[in-house]
Amino acid sequence: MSAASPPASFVIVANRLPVDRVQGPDGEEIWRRSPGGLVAALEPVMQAVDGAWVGWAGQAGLELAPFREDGIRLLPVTLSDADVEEYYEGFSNDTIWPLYHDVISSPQYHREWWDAYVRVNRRFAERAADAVAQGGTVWVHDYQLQLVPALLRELRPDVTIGYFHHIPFPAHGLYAQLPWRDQVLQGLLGADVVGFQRAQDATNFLAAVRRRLRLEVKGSTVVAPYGGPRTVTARAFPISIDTVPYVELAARPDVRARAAEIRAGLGNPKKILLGVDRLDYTKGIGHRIKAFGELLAEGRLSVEDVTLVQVASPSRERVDAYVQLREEIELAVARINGDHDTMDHTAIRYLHQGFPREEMVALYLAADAMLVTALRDGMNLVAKEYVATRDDHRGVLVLSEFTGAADELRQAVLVNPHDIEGLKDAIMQAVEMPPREQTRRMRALRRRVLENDVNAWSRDFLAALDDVRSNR
Ligand code: GDG
Repeated sequence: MSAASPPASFVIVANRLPVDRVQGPDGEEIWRRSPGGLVAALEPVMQAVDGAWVGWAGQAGLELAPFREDGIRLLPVTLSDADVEEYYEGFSNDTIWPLYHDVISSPQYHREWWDAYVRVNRRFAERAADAVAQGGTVWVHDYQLQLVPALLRELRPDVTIGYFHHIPFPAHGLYAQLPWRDQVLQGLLGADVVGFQRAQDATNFLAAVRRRLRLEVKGSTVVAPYGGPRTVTARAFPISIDTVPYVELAARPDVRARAAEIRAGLGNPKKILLGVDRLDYTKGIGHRIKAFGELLAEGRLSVEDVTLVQVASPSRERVDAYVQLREEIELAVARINGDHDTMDHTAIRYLHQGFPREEMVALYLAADAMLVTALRDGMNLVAKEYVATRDDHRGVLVLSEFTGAADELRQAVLVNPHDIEGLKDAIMQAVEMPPREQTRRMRALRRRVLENDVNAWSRDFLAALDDVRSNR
């Protein structure tokens, strides 16, 4: 922290800073706040206590002094080209990501990647240690930074540390593959509170701690010897969305008009099905497309009546598994469209693009059914966004059992996406669902999402950290 900045009583540590570097109106480079719910939830907290946020600005080699944006102090961590390749694309996205998503794609284990992960985690921990006030609170986010809690505790034993894990934590049988499995558990146990999306993730973590480190687990707590003995709590804090902008956009006349325009542009099909995902192998996009293609081939659906819109936003394009996934999906889409399109109607409108939030909400409003068929997903916010926009209480959410969201959104049409026949039946159920049943289900889903928004989530997590501090 620069000499001019006072220490911060509250510090967030995340791989990315909550800002993106974009072109301003006159072609100059400016910072724009990232649209994510995490920033929205934490902004009031950050502003109230003059908090600081440690993270990477998203460009390799960029060295930046601390700066301030929208009342939040930003403390940039520099990553070199090699750091991005080995710590971020390598260990984070090609080792941990596939391993923690049940090895849907094969995790790559490379010792140089691990070394980079340790090196970069230490850099983040040092930056946080430098910024936080005596007795302050640090909240670390996600799988890129699992070693930060313990590294930070070594440097700053006075600080209360929380960690939230946004992705699944796998069963021990899979976790045990990781050559550095004990070190990662020890890293996480540096926190006072380790938060997960689902109860099952916390259970998996605690089972790994018990089996690998031979520590005694009692309920949701474990006594850790590192920097202790200290009690570490591990439990579920299911994340949610900032519902306000979704509800507001869904009510805007221009957004509603745009939804009608989208429908007309697709040739006014009776039903629009929608998928919105980062183009990632965890999202089950291929399974969804396969099921839809078979329904067309069998004549259970026709392109005159039903169109599938698939937004697949570009993601991790330098990681091999993602390059291969893109080829597979695009081949499947082209085949189905080639077989079934007419001059006026398309089977799948595939968009490998990112869109502004207004357009996403217009799509949610246009969609008669939202297909979330992830093979494994920490939570899946798209499911919650769709529900938040449906103030007409219409529309059907088809939701994979393997998402964190399925633990909460029980009135969705729940599916096992590996079961293609079951998935086809679920799509048919959504297409044919009577309006009254749609309303009954959607009302219950909306109540759940609107009452448990991202503010409730951050409040819960911070309250758990406060408990730790007051019991010190
Ligand atoms: C990770 C975990 C967990 C997507 N395309 C566009 C766009 N998006 C937005 C969606 C949504 C977000 O990106 C994706 O969030 P998800 O939760 O669906 O999935 P991940 O990116 O994998 O997120 C996940 C989450 O962290 C939070 O803890 O739920 O399980 O994997 O908000 O709307 N937004 C815009 N244009 C796009 O083209 N504007």
